[in-house]
Amino acid sequence: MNLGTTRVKTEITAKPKVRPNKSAFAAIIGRPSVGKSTLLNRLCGAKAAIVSPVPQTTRNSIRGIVNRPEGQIVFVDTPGMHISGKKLNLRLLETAARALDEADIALYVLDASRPPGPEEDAVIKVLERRDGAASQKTVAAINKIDAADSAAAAISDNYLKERLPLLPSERVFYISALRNEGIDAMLACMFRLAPEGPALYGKDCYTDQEPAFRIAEIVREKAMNRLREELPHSIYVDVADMELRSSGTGKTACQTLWVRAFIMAERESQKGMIVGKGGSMIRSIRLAALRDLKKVFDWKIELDLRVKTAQDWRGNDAILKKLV
Ligand SMILES: Nc1nc2c(ncn2[C@@H]2O[C@H](COP(=O)(O)OP(=O)(O)OP(=O)(O)O)[C@@H](O)[C@H]2O)c(=O)[nH]1
Ligand SMILES: [Mg+2]
Repeated sequence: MNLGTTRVKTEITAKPKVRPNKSAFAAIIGRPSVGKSTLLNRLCGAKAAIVSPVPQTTRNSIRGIVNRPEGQIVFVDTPGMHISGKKLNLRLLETAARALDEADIALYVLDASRPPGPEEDAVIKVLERRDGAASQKTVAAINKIDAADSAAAAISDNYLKERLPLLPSERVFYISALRNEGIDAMLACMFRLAPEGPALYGKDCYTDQEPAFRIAEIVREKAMNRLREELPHSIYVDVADMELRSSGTGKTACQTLWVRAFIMAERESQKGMIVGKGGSMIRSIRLAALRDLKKVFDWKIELDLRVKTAQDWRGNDAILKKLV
């Protein structure tokens, strides 16, 4: 008997342990300000979506890509679901519902620090619209556990038991997106639910947003975090012009992205508050935006930031179509 041959044969026939590659779209849905965008950023390990304490910060579907040995999940952050007959709100609702329709998995985020209200019921209705999704491909995350005691968090848990009785308790997670608690277990569960398939994005990608959109969003975040009352909701940012300029040669060669952007107010009377006393407000917005932009882009950035009015833009279909 030729032992050598036997050994070689055994080695060849032993099956390598290859895990199937998972690939899925997961829509992050929930009412405004529950922490969806904070969670997206935590998951993809970079700031893909803007965050503010003001409800209805997110106005678009924002992709954040998560790569793990199991495969890739493309998370889609969505606008918070807010009930209102206003044109902008209706479009935001549509955006969220569409992302959910297109997703393999729904990641439903609740806020442990606030009891569920009528808006929560609206989210449940959209989830129920997905055929059987409430029981099959939904994961729930009760967020902000760092800011709520266990009794408060239990209110959200009981709400889920009552409204989504088919959702198994193994798919309900207590998390803090802010403090990075409970996220790994939730992500592992989502990979188990994900179908097999090829990765859609390269391993080094964490988002797929165009530069002009990212710049507009970063400026809007800085403005939303500084402006008060109705102003955060009254603005949008228009990147009107961008140019990549080269300077120097050899070792001193560098590229600068020159950007002209406008913070668009809804009324002429709002412009003064956005500019601030002696230009202090717009300067603060601009400097804060530049700090973030430097982290996002490899180029040097020059930002020419101004304020303009687009009268009552929230009711203007043409503008809304461009924005949302
Ligand atoms: N304490 C605490 N605060 C959080 C947590 N996650 C998010 N927040 C805060 O909640 C606020 C809203 O966060 P966002 O991530 O913008 O919420 P969102 O659900 O994306 O909001 P919309 O885009 O308006 O629907 C911000 O002030 C966050 O810092 C958390 O785990 N704990
Ligand atoms: Mg958001």
